[in-house]
Amino acid sequence: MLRTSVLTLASMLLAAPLLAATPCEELASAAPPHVTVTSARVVPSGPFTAPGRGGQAPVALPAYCRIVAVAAPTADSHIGFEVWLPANNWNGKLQVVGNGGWAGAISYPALAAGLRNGYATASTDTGHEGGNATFAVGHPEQVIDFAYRAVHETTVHAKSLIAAFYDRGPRLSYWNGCSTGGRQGLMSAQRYPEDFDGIIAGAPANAQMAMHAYDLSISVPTLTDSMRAVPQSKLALLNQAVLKACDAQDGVADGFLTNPRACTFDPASLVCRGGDGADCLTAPQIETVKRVYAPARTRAGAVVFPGKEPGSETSWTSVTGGTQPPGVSVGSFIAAYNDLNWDWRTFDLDRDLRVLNDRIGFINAVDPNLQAFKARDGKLLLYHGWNDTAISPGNSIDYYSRVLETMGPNQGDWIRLFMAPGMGHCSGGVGPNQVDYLAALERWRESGVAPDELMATRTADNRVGMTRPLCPYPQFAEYIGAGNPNDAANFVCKAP
Ligand SMILES: [Ca+2]
Repeated sequence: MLRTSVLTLASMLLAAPLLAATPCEELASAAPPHVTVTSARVVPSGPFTAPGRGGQAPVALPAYCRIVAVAAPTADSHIGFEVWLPANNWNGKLQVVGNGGWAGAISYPALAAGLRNGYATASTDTGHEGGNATFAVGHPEQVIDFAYRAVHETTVHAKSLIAAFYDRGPRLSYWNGCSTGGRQGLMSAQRYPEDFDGIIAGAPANAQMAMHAYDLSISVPTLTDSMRAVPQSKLALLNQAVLKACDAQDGVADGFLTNPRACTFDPASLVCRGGDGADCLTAPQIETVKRVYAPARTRAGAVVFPGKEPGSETSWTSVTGGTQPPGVSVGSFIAAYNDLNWDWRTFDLDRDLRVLNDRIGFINAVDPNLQAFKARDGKLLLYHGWNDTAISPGNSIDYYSRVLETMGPNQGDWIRLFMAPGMGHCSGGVGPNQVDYLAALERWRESGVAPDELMATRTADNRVGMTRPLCPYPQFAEYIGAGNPNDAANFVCKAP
């Protein structure tokens, strides 16, 4: 009888999906004093719709322990974060997901995706609510929270809560983010190299000060002089001319450029010969186009930030005219000048970039020395779409290149950059844009298999219309010259 009971108990333990050391509802006791757990409860399996996304179809989620919390490392801090812990079948890993723009919201769709795949997942609002920089005015500590403290706090507390709930911490922790999320990932590698074992940093906004200065340097002239604005119809005209000149250079006329930097199209060839017309660009418009392609430079000629790439013209919305520059870019100026009413008409690249760097340059994540992250066997997967017009693709190339300059040329065993032809900002665009970056990162970190290529797909009408390998920079995918150009099998990664 006793024997049977022991066996029964043992088999119950083995069969039990989990033996929580601390029940979900009691996890508040596991939080440090400056963290307030506002809610910790088991959510049964069922449909989930992200707040504010009522129009989207709900996703089915397994049962999980949902922890809603606020961290206040300073008196002025209010770092909202959530940690979602699978009630069953936890894969033993933590995935922290990133934000976009000025953040100000929990990344619920990414949390849900992580949970569905078996991860304990965490996300922060970065310390304020609302997707713009107005929070920064009068709240310098909250700017620091946005810059780096919120993600670190969230990660540290997520690990503690995981350890309390499962009676063991995560065996591996990953960062997954794009745009501001890419910046956050690089910030972690630079400032808190112990936080993550692997980092996906897509289209990182890591040089935020320079990037927003570039944004205004191309936008403001078209707002103060409407003759310089390039209407959408002429951007389409320009794009068609670029594609006509350069699309087939990579062997396939597919609507995008595999290596945009090989394209030497001169926009001056579109100049209007007999007055403005629908099929040409005026001299001031050509000047604008050239300014967009070119890097922003100081008056002394120093490069500030790279320009946009040929092939991306139809998405140059910041130079089509209008009444104000992109709000997300103006945000850095509002934060630096501590002034909600900062007037973009006063923009001066040299002076303002200096002010931005002096006052809020700590938002940048541009340190190229990642020795501590590398020494922990950390893996860093960078990606960027060549048709990204929110963050110039050259920024990722520049950062990657500076890491190699700093740490030596042969770093391919822990850092790789993948440029995605035709892809827009983080996804979208006209090229193949869906990639399982996380699977590649995990294979790299957990099995030691570095990604020699990533499989990218493009779906239309719910079916795969194109597959294409993404190659580690500076390699690019070359068409072998025969076979279906929509099939990745007919491409090879080649050195330039
Ligand atoms: Ca092409």
